[in-house]
Amino acid sequence: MKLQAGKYLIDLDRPQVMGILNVTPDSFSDGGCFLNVDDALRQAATMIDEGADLIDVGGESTRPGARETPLQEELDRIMPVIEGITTRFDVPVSIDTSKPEVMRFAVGAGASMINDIFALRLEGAIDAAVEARVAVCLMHMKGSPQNMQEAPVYERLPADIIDFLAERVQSCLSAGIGRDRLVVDPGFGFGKNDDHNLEILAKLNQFAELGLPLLVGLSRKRTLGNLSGKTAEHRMAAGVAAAIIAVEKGANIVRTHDVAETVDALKVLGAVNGFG
Ligand code: 9MG
Repeated sequence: MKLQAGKYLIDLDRPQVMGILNVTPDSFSDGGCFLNVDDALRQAATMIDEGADLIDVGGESTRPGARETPLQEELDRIMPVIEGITTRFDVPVSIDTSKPEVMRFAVGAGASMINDIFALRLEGAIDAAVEARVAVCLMHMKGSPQNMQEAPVYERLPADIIDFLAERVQSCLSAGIGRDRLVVDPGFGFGKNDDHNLEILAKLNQFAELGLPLLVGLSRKRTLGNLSGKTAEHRMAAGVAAAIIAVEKGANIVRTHDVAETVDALKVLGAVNGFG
């Protein structure tokens, strides 16, 4: 399977590692670490050296309870970083945003993918994605970051999430976004408790019925903390284990803070399973 992301045609026969670069003061794991542009570009360079296939740049925290970031503040955070990465490195950049204006500016600065936790449901977002002609990751979330962890309930897992994603895919196709540009994501931790997250991970192979590349993000998330008893910065081993389980069950792109360790683990899996 291949993904058209701007000028990049990404071969998904080998699982891809997406390095997380949060340019925010308040993200749950790395908030405040890369607010300075030079620090952010150094972190991008490190992740690329470690083997990241994509870099996901975010200027608004999406952790549970996070406050919304005003448009100009988000732009001020992400634009110099995206421009810096796309001019210095040959790597696809993804913009983690739900705001259509941010999508437009980021793509203008060279971003090749839109990663939207609202799956293009905010007003104007689908139009921005159609015009941008880049790849789009449609993620499932119940509610919004402000209220998503208030006792989420599902009738059937993972069918409720697959149905939601199928509807969002259909909306994108109808609007004119090519199937070769779409990626789906169950949205671990976004309106899901630990039992939900584990059930989705156990049944991840069912997402194959959507016939699209699958992105997963479990890195350092709360469920891994509850399982391991570790704080966010010590959840690396748990995150790598979860990433490997996800890839074994069909995930094509793994979003992670811990690029080097995830790349090593995937090399071992690849040697056994026969991908490069
Ligand atoms: C921005 N962000 C935080 N967690 C994420 C996840 O699991 N998937 C995607 N696509 N984006 C995420």
